[in-house]
Order: sequence, then C-alpha cells, then structure tokens
Amino acid sequence: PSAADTTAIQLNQVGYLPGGSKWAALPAVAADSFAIVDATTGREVWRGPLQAARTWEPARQKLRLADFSALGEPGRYRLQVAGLPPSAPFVVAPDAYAALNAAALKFFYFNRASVALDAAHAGIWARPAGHADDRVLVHSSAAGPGRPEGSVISAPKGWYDAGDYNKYIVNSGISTYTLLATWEHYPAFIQTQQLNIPESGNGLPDLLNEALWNLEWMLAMQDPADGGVYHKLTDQGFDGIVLPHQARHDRYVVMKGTAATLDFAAVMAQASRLFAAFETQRPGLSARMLEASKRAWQWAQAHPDVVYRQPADIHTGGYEDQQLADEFSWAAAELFVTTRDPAYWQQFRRTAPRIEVPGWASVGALAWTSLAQYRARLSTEDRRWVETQIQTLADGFAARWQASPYRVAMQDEDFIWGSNSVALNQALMLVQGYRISGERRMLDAAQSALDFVLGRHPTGYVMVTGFGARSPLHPHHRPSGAMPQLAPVPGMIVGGPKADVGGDCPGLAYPSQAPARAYLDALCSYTTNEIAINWNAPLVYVSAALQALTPD
Ligand code: 9MR
Repeated sequence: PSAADTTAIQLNQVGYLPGGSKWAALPAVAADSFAIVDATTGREVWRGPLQAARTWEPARQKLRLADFSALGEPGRYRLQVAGLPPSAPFVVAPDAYAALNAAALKFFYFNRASVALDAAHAGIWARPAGHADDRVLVHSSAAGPGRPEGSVISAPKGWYDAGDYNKYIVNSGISTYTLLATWEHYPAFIQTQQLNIPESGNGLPDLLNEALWNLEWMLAMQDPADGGVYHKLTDQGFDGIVLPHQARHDRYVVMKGTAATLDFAAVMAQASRLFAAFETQRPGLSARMLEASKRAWQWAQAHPDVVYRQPADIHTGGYEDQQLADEFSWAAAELFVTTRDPAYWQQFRRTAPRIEVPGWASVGALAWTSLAQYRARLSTEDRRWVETQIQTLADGFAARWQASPYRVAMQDEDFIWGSNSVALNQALMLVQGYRISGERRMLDAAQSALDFVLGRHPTGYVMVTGFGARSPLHPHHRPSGAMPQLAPVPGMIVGGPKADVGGDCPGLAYPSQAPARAYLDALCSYTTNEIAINWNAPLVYVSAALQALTPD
C-alpha cells in the first residue's frame, strides 16, 4: 500500500460530460487561479479563480475548489495550479461514462458462481468453474416438511456476494433491483451497452442476461413447499485467498427469513414486469416470477417477524436486519406496480416507510422509487405524496451538497462500511429528485457523488479498479487476490474509507483516522477495500443516469 498524496489535485479522473458540472479540489495552496491545459500540447484552454480554502470535516482537511463546469469542449486535459504537480489527465467527452458503465456491469459476469469464465469473455481473468451448488445441504435451521436437515437441493448460478464466495438473498435483493431499475429507467442507453458475455446476441439486452444469472439462482432459493425463501447459500466459514474451484467446502442453505422472503418478492415482481416484454425469448418466465413473488408475499404474511439469527456453526456474512416494515412496503409497492391490484397499494399506504438513503437493510426508498417511476397510475393526491417524499430527500442531499466545502453530500456519519455506496445511493435518490422536478442542482449533486468515487476523493484514488491514473491494486476480492500476477478484475468499486477502522490488517497502519481518509489499498482490508455486488449496482445506475440525463 502507498500513502495518500497530499499534493494531489483531486478530480474525476475518468472524465466529465460536456454539459455536466465539473469540479476539482486541491490542498490549501496560496495560488489565486487554476488553469486547464490540453494534456497533449500543454496549451492553456481555460483559466478560472480558485475558491477560498475551507475545512471539510470528514477529511479533517482544508481544501480549495475549482469550478470549470462551463468547459464544454471535448478533449483530454489536465488541471494545473502553481505550486502543485499537474493533475492526472481526464477527458471531456459525450460518452464519458459508457466504458465505465459497461465495466461496472461486466463485473457481475466476473463474479458469477457455477461457471467457468472463458478467455473469449473474461480475457486474462479466465478461470475454471467453482461452486456448482447443485448439491447443497439443508441446514438444521432451514429444515422443514419435505426438506429435512441434511437433505440435498440444487441452487446453482447467482453472483458471489463480494470478495467472499457466498450468496445472500438480502443483498441480492437490492443489487438485482438496482441493476433492473437501470434498465427500467434508461432502456435506450442500456440497449447500446455490449458486454461480451456468453449470452450476448440472444435477443435480450446484456443487462437482463446478466441479471437473469442471479434471478435464476434466487428462484431456486424458494422452498416449493411453502414459498419461504432461504436467507443464504453459504459455506460454514470464509475461505482463504483461493480461486473458486479451489474452494471446496460443503454448502448449506440457511434459515428462511422474512427479510429475505420479502426482498425476493419485491425483486421477482419487478423482474416479472420487465421480462413480460421478452415473452418470445423466455416463454413463461414472467408469469413464473410473478407466481414466485406472490407465494413469497403470502409466506411473509404468515411469518411477519422471522428475523435472521446466525446459527452457532455458521460464520459467514450475517445481513441481519431487525426492521422489517420497509421490506413489507417495498414488496407491496413492487407487487402493486406489477399487478395494479389495489390491495397491495392499501398495504403500502398502511406501512409507508420513512424515506432515507437506500442500503441492504433499508429498502423503503426503492419502493418510493418504483412508485415514482409509475406515478401516472396513481391518483393526483397519491402522486403528489410520492413526489413529495422523493423531493424532500433529494432536496436535503442537494442542500448538504451546496453547503459542503467539498461539494459532496457526504458527512461524517456517512462513512460507514461501504461509504462509496452511500455516496452513490445518495446520488441515485438525487437522480430520482431530478427526474421529477428537473432541478439542475439535483443532477449536479449526483454528478459530484460520481466524481467523488472517480477521484475527487480525499484519498486521491479512483475507487474503481482499472480506471484512471491511480486505482486500487489489491482489492479484498478472492479471485483477484489468488491471481496476484494480474491486475485486479476491472470495474469493481471498493467499499472505501470508514470511521473507526483497524484490526483487519495487523502490522499495516491506516494512513489516517479521518473518516474520509481511513482507507487502505491492501488485500487484508476487508473493511475498506472489499468489493460487493450492492456497491457495484449503484455505480451502474448512477453512471447510466448521468450519461442518459445530462443535457448536451
Ligand atoms: O455490507 C455489509 C456491511 O453493511 C456490514 O457492516 C458488514 C459486517 O457485517 O458486512 C457487509 O457485508 C459483507 C457480508 O457480510 C459478507 N460478504 C462481504 C460483504 C461486504 O463486506
């Protein structure tokens, strides 16, 4: 690991859209102005004033900002300030986020379970198949009539959750939803994204092909006897740093739970309405998904408070959530949108969740997002209610962004495990606000969140592997760690800095304890340098949204 560079100019190293806002941040030097120069010729094309130095609390640092939003001319540039080394090069280009978005999507292919990645699709990251998951043991916590403890089921496919090789329904819920919402909201852009995956060219958009890999696994996680859904498919403990085919342990399905079952119901309802348009390619799939969703919903009605509790002999990720009201509302909202059955709407109204930034344990905002997408189906009064909820949340983030000395909505308390995904999920909600109101500052604030993870970041890193001048080389990702001679699998966003780090990398010091700088590019740092499907999904969403929505 290398230390943060305190003289680095922080900007979006991937690039900017001609019509998008453009900000950079730099240490509190004495200069008055900044220049944008052509990266090839060094010719100055722009000069502007630097803003006064202010302290950004989460970084515990004084910073100055440079605003060059009006630079619309496509090109490849650097930013220069007297007394500092020039910035990394960046582009201004009409398709600035297309390749990033494709790579962020392709990550899901790289993280597929149960299949070999061949060189034609995976290039140098080809690897043998791991985790067939066609002989999975029913754990004692999951035993039921027809499926006693130790009986064997088949639940292949799906994506590995993160740097580990387990598959968790709760986290699959929000991740798959967010990918499907990207298609649902920006079909014209996503249609053009060619991923070169094995299914490419089969008549489905590649995003849907990739999502199906996980949806098929999810369907196999439902107990056909009663409609309940297992919380996870897992080893008993975490593997060492090995490739999938070298990780050979018994696999278990563990405990049915209300959160898993409702997240499943929500995603299957959403998937059902999207795959209805592809009946020719996948006859019967849409109906099967809706049926699965309804059966899950019924199980949850009969078992409304089965909170997941980790059994004593299982030590992998918990994804334990005690608050189930938002899961109920989310499933009700998706079932309402898909079926138009007013009974689901009544249910949603009864439990309407408080709106807050989405995360694996907080899915209420996903319900509001889907309702907003289909608000034409609501009464005038209900439509206004949904719009107001989203506007209020987005407005709060935009106000924080505007007041921030760093021009991001992120505050100390946002630097939790996976802070980069907090920034992106704030952006996802800002985008919903923009789509309703057309208020430009909401789009600009979302742009700032993308800038943040792409290098206008106090660590100086682009937080996505394989992009920009400086990005993570040692993510906590077992396939990448087990192939140390290669660059890491590209297109993966790491968790990012978090408050109160420490403990995971004995003998290695974090460069800072400031919440926004406590980050270590080291394999051991599972608290700041792991990758995960629920962090990549909002990167896919936000990069697509800015690409599709930013005016020229
Ligand atoms: O993202 C999860 C985070 O919110 C929790 O604080 C953390 C500890 O329980 O777990 C994170 O999720 C991990 C999961 O449990 C196992 N796979 C890797 C996930 C990312 O670190």
